[in-house]
Amino acid sequence: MRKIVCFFLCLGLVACSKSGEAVEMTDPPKQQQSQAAAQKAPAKSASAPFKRYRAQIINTFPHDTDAFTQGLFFHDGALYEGTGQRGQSALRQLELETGKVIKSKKLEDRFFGEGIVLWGDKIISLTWQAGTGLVHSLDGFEELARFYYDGEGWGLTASPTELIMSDGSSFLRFLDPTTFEETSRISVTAGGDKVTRINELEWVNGLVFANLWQSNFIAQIDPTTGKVVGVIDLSGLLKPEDITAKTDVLNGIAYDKETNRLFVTGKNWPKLFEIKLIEVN
Ligand SMILES: [Ca+2]
Repeated sequence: MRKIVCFFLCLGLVACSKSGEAVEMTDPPKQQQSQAAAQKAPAKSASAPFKRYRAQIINTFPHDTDAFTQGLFFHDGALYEGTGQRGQSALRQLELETGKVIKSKKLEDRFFGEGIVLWGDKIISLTWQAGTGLVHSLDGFEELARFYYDGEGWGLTASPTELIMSDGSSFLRFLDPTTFEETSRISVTAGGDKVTRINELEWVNGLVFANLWQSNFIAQIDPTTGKVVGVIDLSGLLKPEDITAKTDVLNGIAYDKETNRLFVTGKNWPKLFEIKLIEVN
């Protein structure tokens, strides 16, 4: 039985055993994620040691319902998306307003694409359980190099000086952006409790925004302490008429620092949203 995670209990995402003890739900296979699990409403917690936010939708854009979004960032007017599923994973450049694919590169069939991030003129990406990082050119998606990591690769973003990687656990790993060696790691906590299932990442004004897998929540993490300082509740972002059998969980955060725009979407979602955060404490 895995460790009790009071943070998820606080957010209404933990099942209770017969004894009343809160236990973390067993992970299903990653590619079989439950939209239903992501729709649970958070419980109120007056003592939550973090700020709480909801989203105001500023703009809605089309998103490819065949795109199993695993990585997302915005650069120079375009979206870049890394998609998952073995045999279907790809690196794509997209037109924001239409969702039209500007260019795309399919990954090897054995790779399940995960997080992507821009570093200089290169796109760095992860491949879930293959332990292989890929380096592509930004302009032509030409593969330039590979690197290797222990364990699983989930989300990827970057501070001004380092790459930041999640692996599905409570840890964020910090990597040297040129050697890809791990330089340090921190455990992410909320009120002293570990926060697990940290998925897609985005660096936003000195904080790491992180999708929490199988939830409608984005955690705002202080990268120096690992503490969750805010939680964004995105429940209800998709309307019932938007949801089909193939609609999967919230995943994918992109920030346009030039215009201060924040974008979110999900795996196989029909829409991508520009949102504004409204504090609800
Ligand atoms: Ca991102």
